[in-house]
Amino acid sequence: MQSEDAPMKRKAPKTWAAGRPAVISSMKHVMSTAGPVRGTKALLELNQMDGFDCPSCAWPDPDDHRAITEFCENGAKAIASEATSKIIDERFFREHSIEQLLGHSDYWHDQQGRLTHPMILEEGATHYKAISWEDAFQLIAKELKALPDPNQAVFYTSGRTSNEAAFLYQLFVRHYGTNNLPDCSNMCHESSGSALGAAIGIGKGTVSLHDLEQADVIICVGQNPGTNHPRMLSTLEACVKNGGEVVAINPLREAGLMGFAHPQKVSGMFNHATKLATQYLQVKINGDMAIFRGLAKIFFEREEKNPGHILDHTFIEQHTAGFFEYKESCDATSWEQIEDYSGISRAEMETLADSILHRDKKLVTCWAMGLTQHENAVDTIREVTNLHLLIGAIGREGAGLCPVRGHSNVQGDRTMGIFEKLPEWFHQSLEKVFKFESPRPHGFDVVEAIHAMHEEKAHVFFAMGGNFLQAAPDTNYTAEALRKCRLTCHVATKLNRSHLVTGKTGLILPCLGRTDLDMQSSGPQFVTCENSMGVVHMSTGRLTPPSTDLLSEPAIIAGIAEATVGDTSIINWSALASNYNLIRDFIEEVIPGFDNFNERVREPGGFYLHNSAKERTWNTETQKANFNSAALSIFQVKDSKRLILQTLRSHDQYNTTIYGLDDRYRGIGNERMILFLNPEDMQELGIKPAQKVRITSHWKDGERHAEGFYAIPYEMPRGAAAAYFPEANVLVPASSTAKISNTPTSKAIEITLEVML
Ligand SMILES: Nc1nc2c(c(=O)[nH]1)N[C@H]1C(S)=C(S)[C@@H](COP(=O)(O)OP(=O)(O)OC[C@H]3O[C@@H](n4cnc5c(=O)[nH]c(N)nc54)[C@H](O)[C@@H]3O)O[C@H]1N2
Ligand SMILES: Nc1nc2c(c(=O)[nH]1)N[C@H]1C(S)=C(S)[C@@H](COP(=O)(O)OP(=O)(O)OC[C@H]3O[C@@H](n4cnc5c(=O)[nH]c(N)nc54)[C@H](O)[C@@H]3O)O[C@H]1N2
Ligand SMILES: [Mo]
Repeated sequence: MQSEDAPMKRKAPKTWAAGRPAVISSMKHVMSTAGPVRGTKALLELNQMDGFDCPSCAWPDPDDHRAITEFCENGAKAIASEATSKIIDERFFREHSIEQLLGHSDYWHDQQGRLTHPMILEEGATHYKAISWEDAFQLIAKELKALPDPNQAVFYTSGRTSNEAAFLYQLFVRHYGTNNLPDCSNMCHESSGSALGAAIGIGKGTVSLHDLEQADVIICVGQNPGTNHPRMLSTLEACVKNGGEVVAINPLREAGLMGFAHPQKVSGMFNHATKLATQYLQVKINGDMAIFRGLAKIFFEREEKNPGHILDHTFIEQHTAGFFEYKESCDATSWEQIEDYSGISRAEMETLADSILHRDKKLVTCWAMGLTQHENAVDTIREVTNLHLLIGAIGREGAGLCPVRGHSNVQGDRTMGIFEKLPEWFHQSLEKVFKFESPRPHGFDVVEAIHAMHEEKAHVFFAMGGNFLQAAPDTNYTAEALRKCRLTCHVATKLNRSHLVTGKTGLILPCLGRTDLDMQSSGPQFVTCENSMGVVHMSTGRLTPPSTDLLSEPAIIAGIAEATVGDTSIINWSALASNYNLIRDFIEEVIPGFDNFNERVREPGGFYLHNSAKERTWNTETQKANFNSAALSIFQVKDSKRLILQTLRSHDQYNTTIYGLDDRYRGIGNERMILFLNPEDMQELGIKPAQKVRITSHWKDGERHAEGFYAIPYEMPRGAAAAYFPEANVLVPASSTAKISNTPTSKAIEITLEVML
């Protein structure tokens, strides 16, 4: 464990990612946490066809070949964190009061080891104490049955949950009578789902790894793959080696977008890096819609000069709706506004347009949180889609849209029905198979759930994984909301802060993780996941679980369901939990595309789910791919003394799980309370490097404060600032959300600064 008192260290930011330092860092984490035997076994099984799916990110594995080392540094850290040999047992909770535990950092919490026994915090108690599984199930059932309306309970999901667990969970929740199924995607790619659903009729990406490798140009916008999707770098490298170009659009110069030394190749081990981005547009925060509008304007201008050679007329005529309105909207947007909003010159956009138009217009655009967590996120992603529609860069080889998912099964969870706004066909399908009335009123998403708990309209909060308190906006407000509940209950692998800020009664239900052997009465089980590109595949844990008391997620859900709705449903819940093949059979019956599920998922590498947009079929209201002609927008602050703060991930964390205190690529060591600022802004505001500052965020409903952040000069556009999530979440207003998707605007928060003396 790193010392949390060690002084902050600073180095120059790196200009390429991975290489030997990544291998050394992986080994250090795995060997020190899981030990040599367990650690090596875990790494050898990771992402192999018959091993377990990496719980770190949703980037796909190659379809046909898998290197024995099909993992990355951050996958290794995720595995080390889960496969740790340390455990938290009843004694730990006897020795540490809630108050003491709250005093420790998120990093310390993760270092304590795996949870091993169900625990209860009774009303007024200072310590958690052990409870039996059966008593825990009965208690939950009692609280749920006592609510006058099932819509007073909230059932959160984090995206590590398997397809089988997710399906069973939503089935139970709907039997209980509510659609209150908020999930982490409400804070993540909901904006992508909303935008793509309306534009192309499916809320998912349209490309495969092969398309990325064949692309002429891959634009990576609002995404930091070097840290968050490191295996994507080998795909970017393959594209470059095939003669394609990578273009980065990001306010920060991220190492993983500039260069990559493949750690599994000899050249890479000698730190010989392939140059990735040939064009790097250091956009203003939220200036992306302007860039894509600028590119569209250039396409229109060039089409005028060279009719028939730029736009894909056939595609536009046969496949799209709203073209003329969109053209008008582009004509009405001035170049002054585009350059002002984006901070990027027209000349730079012309160069990017040259690259896209230079060969076959095979364009892939990849994006993540830098686009989705903004007020105008849905319009921005629709603007990206508009550009692809103009040149028919969708549904053909080497071209398409690629929202790069976060959690390893967040896409699968949605496919399984973890959705507060479940479509009607899904309800009908559930009713047909399970003979019950599936509730229709839409449920709460994450932000609505926080408000509902705060307003005491919801009294029970149940979480299938995740760390709701730390992941949600406005930490203090969310804490108040959770504290108002009658019961809060978390199914979890590791201790986190959400377990410590509880309702009147708190429960922790420890579960098996991806790496653990899952033995049920019918024999060892595997689960399935869906990656970012719609491939459904098996995941089989093989490590000895840290305790014999642990239950699997399906077993926990079955226990609660039996106790709560056992007498009103026709489902044999415990039979399903003892043999996941039976759950998969039901998935096949309810959800289209899962024909012969049990058979097909056992084939090496799994199978691709049907993707209508890939085949140029558009399941939209118009039955066409829709252009969106929204006016250009950007988030702006009141005056030049105010900055726009984005919250992002360091290299040593997985969302709220903190693996270490370094952010190697950005040159930061031993510290997470960091505020990156533009050097000229610092001078103007009278802030010296490494001085501590107090941050105030401003929103319609008032101010929020956070103290003790080191101001660090960093190359970025004027007016921009960046700090790590979750430390900066206290500053994110819970009511500042994206239009339509209601995703918290974690990448654009208006702030002012004061030097702390
Ligand atoms: N190791 C590791 N892997 C992870 C995670 C993790 O925490 N650790 N988290 C997982 C999850 S759930 C997710 S959703 C993904 C997240 O993956 P990312 O979206 O890559 O994660 P962030 O750190 O939020 O990075 C956002 C990037 O967007 C940029 N950005 C911020 N604002 C803007 C803007 O207005 N415009 C543009 N163009 N760029 C902007 C930031 O500078 C940063 O480079 O990663 C997944 N994988
Ligand atoms: N300010 C700000 N806030 C953000 C973001 C941001 O960029 N900025 N990003 C948002 C995004 S993209 C996301 S996805 C959310 C993430 O929100 P969450 O998904 O809620 O958070 P995680 O940190 O991924 O959850 C970690 C916890 O999950 C539990 N866990 C791990 N593995 C398992 C498992 O196999 N089963 C079970 N049951 N539990 C398990 C562990 O106990 C661990 O402590 O945060 C969002 N919040
Ligand atoms: Mo995410």
